[in-house]
Amino acid sequence: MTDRVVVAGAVLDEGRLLAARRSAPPELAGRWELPGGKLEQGETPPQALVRELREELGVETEPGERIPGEWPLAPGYVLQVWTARLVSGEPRPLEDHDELRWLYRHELDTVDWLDQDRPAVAEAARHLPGG
Ligand code: DCM
Repeated sequence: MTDRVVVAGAVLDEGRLLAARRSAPPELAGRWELPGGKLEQGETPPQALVRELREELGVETEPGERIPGEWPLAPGYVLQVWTARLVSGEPRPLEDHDELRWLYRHELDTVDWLDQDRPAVAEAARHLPGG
């Protein structure tokens, strides 16, 4: 059986990466992630990413390139990550998150990322200036 894809965005703006703190479920709450979610029927990962970032953060984004790699989540799910550029709006934690932070490259390890997001964040750092 093919794993179902969860897509997350490495949202980049002004040389920073957007980190989002989960508010649910209890076992993930308080940990930081690249925002995103599960694909719906018929969606491509970039389409799902645009929808999820609109729903969760209230912003319009344009997906960029796939971050190389694929990371296991709960059994049957894998995480894929795309870079995304902010097109309009200011991200707000509307759904699933209770805090957002824009991190420069040297600040990436100042938040407690979900374990499964850490390799993707390390790859995403290559898209940030500095270091
Ligand atoms: N998930 C994750 N890392 C992300 C985004 C999501 O590990 N960057 C996981 C958390 C959930 C599942 O994927 O178990 C679905 O996410 P959501 O609840 O946001 O739809």
